[in-house]
Amino acid sequence: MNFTKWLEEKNVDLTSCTDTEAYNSLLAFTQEAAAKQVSGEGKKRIYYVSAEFLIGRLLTNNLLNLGIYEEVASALEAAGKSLGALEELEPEPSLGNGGLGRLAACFLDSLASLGLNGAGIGLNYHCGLFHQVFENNKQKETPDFWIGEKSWLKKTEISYPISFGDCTIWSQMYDIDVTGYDGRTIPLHLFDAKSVDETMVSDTIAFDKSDKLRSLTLFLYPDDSEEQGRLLRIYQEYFMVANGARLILKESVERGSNLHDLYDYAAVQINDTHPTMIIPELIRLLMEEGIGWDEAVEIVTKTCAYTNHTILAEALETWPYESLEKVVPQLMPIIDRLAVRVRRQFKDPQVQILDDSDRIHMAHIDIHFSHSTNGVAYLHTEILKNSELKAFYEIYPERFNNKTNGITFRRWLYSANPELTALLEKLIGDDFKKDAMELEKLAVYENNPVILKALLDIKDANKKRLAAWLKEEKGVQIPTDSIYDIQIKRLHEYKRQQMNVLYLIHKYLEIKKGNLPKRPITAIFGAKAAPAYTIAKDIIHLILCLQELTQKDPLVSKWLRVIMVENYNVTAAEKLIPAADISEQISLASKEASGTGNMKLMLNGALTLGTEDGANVEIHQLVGDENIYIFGDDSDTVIKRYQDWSYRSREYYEADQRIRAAVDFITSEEVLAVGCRENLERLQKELLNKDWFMTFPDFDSYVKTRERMYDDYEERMEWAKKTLINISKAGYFSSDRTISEYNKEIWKL
Ligand code: 26V
Repeated sequence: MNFTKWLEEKNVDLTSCTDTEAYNSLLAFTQEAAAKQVSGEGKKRIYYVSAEFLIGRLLTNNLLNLGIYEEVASALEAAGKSLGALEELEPEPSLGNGGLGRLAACFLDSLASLGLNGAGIGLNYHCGLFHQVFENNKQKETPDFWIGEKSWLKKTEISYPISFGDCTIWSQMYDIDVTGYDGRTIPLHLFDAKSVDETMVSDTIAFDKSDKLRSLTLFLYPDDSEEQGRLLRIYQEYFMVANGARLILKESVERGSNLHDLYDYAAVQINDTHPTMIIPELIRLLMEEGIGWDEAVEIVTKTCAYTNHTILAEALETWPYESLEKVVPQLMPIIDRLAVRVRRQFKDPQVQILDDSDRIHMAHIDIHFSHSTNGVAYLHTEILKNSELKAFYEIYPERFNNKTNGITFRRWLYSANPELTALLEKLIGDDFKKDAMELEKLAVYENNPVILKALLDIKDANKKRLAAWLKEEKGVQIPTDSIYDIQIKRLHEYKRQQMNVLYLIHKYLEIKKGNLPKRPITAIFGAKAAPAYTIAKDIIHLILCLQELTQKDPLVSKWLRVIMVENYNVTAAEKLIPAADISEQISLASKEASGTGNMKLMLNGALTLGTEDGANVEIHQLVGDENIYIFGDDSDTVIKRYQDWSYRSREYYEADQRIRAAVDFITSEEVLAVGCRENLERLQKELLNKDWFMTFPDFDSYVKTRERMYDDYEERMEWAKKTLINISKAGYFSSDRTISEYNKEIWKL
């Protein structure tokens, strides 16, 4: 049924509707259409369990996937409405933080599109991560109430009583239909607490964390700098997996499993360590069904697989034994037995589940009691095998494997960049929509001036569109004739936004001295900092101070703009990525597991300025030295420098005049006039006395490479050729490829 007919049947006259009423009708129509599609079928189902699903707005994506975009757009137009305006009414579901959550969303899209029998399992956070606002050049967090009266959530019949040490919380399962290409849909199951109470939250992200019944599913990553917050996270994690485990067992039995053969009916992918408790919970539930200990452990090991997304020690979860005991006493006999089993088999303290300080290492449970551990890019997996998880690799070499991340082209190309998509269709047909490797066919145009010019024109149009959106939505103005140099990702010291800022200060000082660039530069940031991550917030403060300085200075503002986009999210990414000229991927080598923004930007014709880290390594290999700008120390050098504790940031500060000038500037009169001494001094001290993520050693090569890039930008046809080659080589990074590999090598549906 088409939209016009549907409206007739429902007696809706669009011409007399407000935009909100029209949006609500369109939402209902699209939801019906999505539900009518075919779901994945077959004996075995893959359950992707994740604390985050950063799915982004769904309307455009669903209309495109359902093949009804054009029809809906013209029906609306005939009634004097604009689809574009309705699209802007959709609140973005705030169910994730960064790459990990967005990856989960891309994977659902690919599972659906490939017609695989899959489902996502997660939590329904009412206030999401947080909404970021800037006040006095600082980040302020406010709750992000994204669930309006009408939303994509569908209430289901499923509800379970979940027991904790001190209470029982009833769940309510909601589903969001995730549409894929070609008539396919899969469910994202989001569990909520029936007793959740949004009125506990006012205009800040503070709330009474001890009242679990009412607060359990309010926020993603409640502040864990205090005990109550840490406990609440454990409540959330168990709530997610206890519900998930019940659903998985119920559905598997319905598909014919006798539970002894669960692994023939269900594959469970554990996305990072947050869902780890699904392992002891499944064992516990199988034992309740009369299955013996050894067999239960074996069944669960064969059913579950684990993905590692980081080697940062502080991000690898460990929980105090007594905290788990308090929250989930029913799991402790299982965890104890698993720990004993490991201790009996292996003497090495590095592989134990329980350490000497009575902390439980969640990743260790995953590795011992699942059949697969994977990293998310070639280099990351090598580091896991050869250093971070070496002791485990020696025990289970056959369990370790790599699955280089991917992104869904349906959102990040067709939907975000329709002009580029149209050009590609014209040049190479639309087979690339089924097989992304077909993009390689574009390479025959690498010396065709007409096509190269067309690519440049598309970039210009996207830059204008971004500038208009920034003005309209965020109230900032950027010049469209400048180079758009973009760093968009969570704020973390290892990602080194601070190194980017040091360069910008250096550039600011050069411009003040009269050394003008060939063309104006617009440096754009988008990033949220974890609310309790002090230094990350100090870095945001410095960026915002610089934004104000560059804007106010009549000389500098002509040549350099620094812009930080408020509340960076998927919606903003969709505007920023097609408009980027330069993609900043400047993490300290060895620290960024993969990155997926790097892939999105490459696909949209931005050139990478990056270290040999994460998936940058694979981008480099694919496009060759000529078409990427690599700088800085490699991971071996970095790992060695950490091992021998030889790094002293002050030595670099003293030896390099540019570093000295940039670091000193942080607490200069100019910056202090717009900023706050406490934050700026703290950041400066951190760099001078620690610089844990080694920005100074890479600074010289970063500056030189960035300058070389700006010079090369002036050779417009050569630049366009490089962008064409990047686009043509991006096919490898389709999440359809990644998901096919997961299926072939891990899930075997
Ligand atoms: C999380 C946190 C949360 C609290 C503050 C410190 C901290 C540090 C790191 C993390 C990362 C958690 C895991 C994660 O999001 N990893 C990302 O996963 C992406 C998808 O695989 C990958 O592309 C990114 O490189 C990786 O950082």
